[in-house]
Amino acid sequence: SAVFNWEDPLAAAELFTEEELAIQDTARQYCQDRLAPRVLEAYRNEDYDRRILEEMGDLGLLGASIEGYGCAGVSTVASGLITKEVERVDSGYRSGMSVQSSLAMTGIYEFGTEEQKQRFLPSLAKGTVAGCFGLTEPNHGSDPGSMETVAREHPTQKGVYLLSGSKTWITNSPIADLALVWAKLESTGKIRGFIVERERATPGSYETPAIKNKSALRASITGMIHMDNCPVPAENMLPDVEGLKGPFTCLNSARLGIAFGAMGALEDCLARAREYSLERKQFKGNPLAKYQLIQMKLANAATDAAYGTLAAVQVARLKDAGKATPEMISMIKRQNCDRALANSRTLQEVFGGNAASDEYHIARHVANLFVVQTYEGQSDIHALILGRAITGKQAFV
Ligand code: TGC
Ligand code: FAD
Repeated sequence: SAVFNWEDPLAAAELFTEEELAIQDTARQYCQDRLAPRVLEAYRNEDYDRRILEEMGDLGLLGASIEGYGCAGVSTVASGLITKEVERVDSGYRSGMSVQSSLAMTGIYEFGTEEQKQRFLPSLAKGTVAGCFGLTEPNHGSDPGSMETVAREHPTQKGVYLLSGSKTWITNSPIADLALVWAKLESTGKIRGFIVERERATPGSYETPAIKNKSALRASITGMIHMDNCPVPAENMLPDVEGLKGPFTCLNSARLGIAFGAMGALEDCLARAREYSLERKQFKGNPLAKYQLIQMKLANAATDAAYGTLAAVQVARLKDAGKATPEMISMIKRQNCDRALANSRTLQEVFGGNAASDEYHIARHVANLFVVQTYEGQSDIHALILGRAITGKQAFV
């Protein structure tokens, strides 16, 4: 007979294939054995270990849903489950993986030439090359269409573009060997994607200072990209896309990953709060877990995590069937991030004063989830995307 499992209340595992369950297992084992023991020090010291990308690459976790080019070619659900396991440990570790896989690799895979794919994807999949994705600028975040970064043709060298402008809040930029940078072509005013290789930049034309002293996502590395007439060969421009469709196609993939990932972080908060509430006793020796108000907090979190996971699985299946729309992805990105943030914040209360100690891990998740709700389209922006689809009227401007 059926048994209720608080860790998977709506039996999402029933929806996964044997292969997907095996991939989730591999990812969970790696994350719990290798990432979890490092996260506290990494977060304290803002010290992202570059070797993590290679470790993930060795296990086939990078660009996992891409077919060929050294990638595993797994389903979108399996790829989502990997994301969920990584974010169960820390959103910053998931961030480092997302920009490599969903943003840099997806852009090259979807819109690159055969030659670009063969040149860049295998080493990105192995993690020997680190990638980043430069869309956001100091003056244009939610509205990337107004970006100021330009690419102009070199006045004397044929087949070379010169990129100028600044990108900010770019995950992995200080350590990335390669950046997928979005810039407006001066001649057309249209947004194009450029694969910028650090080693091919001339001195001083490409700088990537780290943004230090962050209040969240401290286990990932974030920086700027300053380009001052940075030369990029024309063969590094993505040929097959023009306009915002390029970056947004990558974002569709990353946002879907976040919808899974945020549920991993929330499940970790729930498991930790449950355990703490069973051990901590107040008032006549009763464990906190015995009190109704505490139970309600746990019940709310378990419910939102279960609903959010099912919704993410549904959209991932639709994506593989070619039936997912960007609005569906906006809906689950927004809802799962909002619910993860609200519940983690409430669960933080269960720890009392101990929540202020980083050794309980809850405050780290809460701080991270604020950023997860903000990047890849802040939740209110996704509400406006949905509002536009519901009413036919856009409310951005
Ligand atoms: P809009 O008029 O809506 O669209 C312009 C063109 O883009 C196409 N498009 C899409 N294509 C594919 N997928 C989507 N999701 C798409 N959304 C739009 C659209 O069809 C149109 O094509 P065309 O051919 O007609 O030109 O553009 P808008 O300027 O009005 O956009 C407004 C808005 C709010 C929807 C958009 O700008 C937005 O989503 N803003 C949020 C910005 C954002 O998400 N930034 C993310 C930066 S990367 C990041 O945060 C990484 S964090 C990584 C980590 O560490 O995990
Ligand atoms: P703004 O656009 O200034 O928005 C501020 C607030 O105003 C938000 O609440 C927003 O919802 C609201 N708002 C804006 N416009 C409207 C409107 N029309 N109507 C109503 N409300 C509105 N970017 C990358 O390109 N690559 C990365 O790898 C990357 N990594 C990141 C890592 C971290 C740690 C962080 C913090 C950010 C990262 N980002 C990255 C940037 C991120 O995508 C942006 O911060 C995000 O898109 C929001 O842009 P903004 O910060 O400029 O906020």
